[in-house]
Amino acid sequence: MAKVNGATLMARSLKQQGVGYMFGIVGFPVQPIAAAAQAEGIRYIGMRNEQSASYAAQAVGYLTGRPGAALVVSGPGVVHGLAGLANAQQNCWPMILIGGASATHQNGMGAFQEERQVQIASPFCKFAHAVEHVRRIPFYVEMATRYSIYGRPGATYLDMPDDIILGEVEEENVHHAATVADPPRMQALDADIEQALNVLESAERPLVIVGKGMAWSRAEDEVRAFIERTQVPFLASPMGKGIMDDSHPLSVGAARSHALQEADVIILLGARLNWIMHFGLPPRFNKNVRIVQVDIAPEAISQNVPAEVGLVGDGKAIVGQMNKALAGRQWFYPKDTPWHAAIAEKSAANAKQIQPMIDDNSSPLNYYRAFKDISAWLPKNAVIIGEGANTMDIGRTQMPNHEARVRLDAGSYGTMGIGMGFTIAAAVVHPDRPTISVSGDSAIGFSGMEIETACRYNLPVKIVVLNNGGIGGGIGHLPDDKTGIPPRALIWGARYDKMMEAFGGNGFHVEDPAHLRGALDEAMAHPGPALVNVLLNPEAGRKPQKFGWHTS
Ligand SMILES: Cc1ncc(C[n+]2csc(CCOP(=O)(O)OP(=O)(O)O)c2C)c(N)n1
Ligand SMILES: [Mg+2]
Repeated sequence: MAKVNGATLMARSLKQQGVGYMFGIVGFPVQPIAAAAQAEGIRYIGMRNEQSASYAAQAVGYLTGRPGAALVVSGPGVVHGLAGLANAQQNCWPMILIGGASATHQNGMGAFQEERQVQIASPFCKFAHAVEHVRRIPFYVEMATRYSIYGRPGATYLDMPDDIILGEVEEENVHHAATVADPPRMQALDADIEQALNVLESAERPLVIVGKGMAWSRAEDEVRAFIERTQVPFLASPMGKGIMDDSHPLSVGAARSHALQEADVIILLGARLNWIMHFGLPPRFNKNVRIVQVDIAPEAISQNVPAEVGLVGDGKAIVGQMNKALAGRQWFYPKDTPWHAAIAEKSAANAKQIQPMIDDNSSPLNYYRAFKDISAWLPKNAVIIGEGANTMDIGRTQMPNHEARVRLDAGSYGTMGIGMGFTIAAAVVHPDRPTISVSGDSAIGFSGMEIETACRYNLPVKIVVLNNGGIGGGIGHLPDDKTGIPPRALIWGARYDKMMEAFGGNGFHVEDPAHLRGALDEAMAHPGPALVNVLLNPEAGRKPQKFGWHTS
């Protein structure tokens, strides 16, 4: 009779559940799982830190619709991987963290890297469990997969003790599990759909907010049909960007603050009224705003602002329902309204305000001048990763997205460190698309050693570092007295391009704006990984903000 061990059964179960990618770092006791994953046809990417592995796994989950796996060693490996679990929970992205654990018969004895792993993972997971018998591995992998993608997507954790990984069972004794189908698409009641459209029709200044929940449910066709049919202006959340082309004439991206402040009815599609949306509260929102909210999670409805209509279910299904119901109505939002005019006027004023910075050719560059060349250089189908403070926030406004699921950034949790994990994940999922990361000089430091990973797998990632010598606005040259280095300061002009060269990729260093485009083009022409280090003026900032730094 044939026997199978825990490692192979784990790999087979993941493969059966459509888990196609695993990111990890091997060591005790998980090495056999990585080897089995490769043998079973799962793409295994060896990373340099478990944080990046767990960030990469969730990006795969978001991009492909099936969870990515992160494989980590016991104790400190699991602790590092928790960063990804927390981020995945906040972003509502699916992943499975698989933590090795010391052998069960050593529990409590002070085993090598022994830790209470299920307990520490649980607060950051939808489902966390230890596997207690080899034959039940398919059961737990099915459950971890299902929890990660059904309902609000998120993170799951499986604890794999050494004796379970190495343990064997007769194949005929394995408890096989069904393959998890794609998530069921729940719909709303027809009466609620009609009520939502009644609220919309009564609006004077309507606005649609498109969040990344729509990208997760692959609702881009339905959302486009809805917006074009109703002619209502829309605003994308940071990672909802691209579901509607940023260059669409109904986009209010360039007049965000005004649109949020003045809208009297908001159709909130797969976005939360959390800090990114200023909680939906004054002074950033109209105090009498009426909300129609579409969300997959019932408990998200009415968070911070009571929703007049709550539509709970799948984004694609519900927006499709609304489109169907619109067929029976004549209404659309007229072109000639003061609302459209005010948004256009505000957009033009904002564009005028930043134009001098875009045109400023002085050395070293300011952010807007750098993004002028970066945006012109970006291929239309690029996956763009943004990370940093100013670098990310200004980049979001200056780098357009044209498709769903092509922008990844620090997200709902505001996490620095996602950069290289997300970049590597995008490159392996989309070998047909250019993957471009634009990172602050602080941000790149959190995951910079993964540049070696990108070089090792020869992934064609292009990294641009906007180097202003610090966190959210540098301070220029460091003082001679090194004891008094300001907390925000980093080495201005540090040669991150040389890190790339050290591992065999192509590095470029740019100080003069006249050389930026040429360096970007050369980086793109080179088939493998490349990094363009762009010296920015440490004094460079954002356009004057009406509201504060973090929340604008
Ligand atoms: C894990 C984590 N640690 C620290 C922070 C605080 N933080 C916010 S933005 C940022 C870095 C911003 O600097 P940089 O990446 O150089 O971009 P810049 O604004 O200078 O363009 C840091 C450290 C964070 N958001 N996440
Ligand atoms: Mg910086």
